[in-house]
Amino acid sequence: MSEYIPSTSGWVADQVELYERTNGAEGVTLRETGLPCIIVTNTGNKTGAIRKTPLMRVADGGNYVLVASRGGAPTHPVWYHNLRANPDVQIRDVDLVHNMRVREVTDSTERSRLWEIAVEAFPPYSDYQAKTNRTIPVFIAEPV
Ligand code: F42
Repeated sequence: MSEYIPSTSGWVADQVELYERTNGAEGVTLRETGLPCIIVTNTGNKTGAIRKTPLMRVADGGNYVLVASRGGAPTHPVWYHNLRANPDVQIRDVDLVHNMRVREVTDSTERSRLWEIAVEAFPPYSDYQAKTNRTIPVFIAEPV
């Protein structure tokens, strides 16, 4: 069984700890925004370690839309590489944990539909895309 290595970003690791320890009673929202988050448990593509990545909760029916925005940074978050290498993830949404499989959305029609849903759920995504010339990757997570 691989070990869990917490995010090197302290507030992120703290949110994961609070969210999981309280089974979603606390730690579900993105700080003062009050907007809901999920936790994506994924596998390190280099270490094979368990990684836990909070993301904004963007639901599309029974699926989740995962947006590799990283605040509009010039490079993708490294969990992007994890998901491409190991598409089997677990997604915690409050007190439910789902086994899901992710795929990167490459079809432009599908992507614009999902991007619209994502920006609706979390408007800053639009600002993040405006501030970087990398195309922010979008994954869809579907139940297995
Ligand atoms: N990030 C987003 O991109 N989108 C969101 O919607 C989002 C929402 C959100 C809500 C709450 C919250 O607390 C955080 C939120 N974040 C969101 C931030 C997100 O959780 C991540 O912290 C952020 O996207 C950066 O992801 P990252 O995977 O680049 O994390 C860094 C900080 C990290 O943990 N790096 C580790 C390190 O040691 O530097 C390595 C982690 C890792 O996965 N390593 C891989 C391995 O094999 O173990 C190798 C990766 C490689 O290929 O180098």
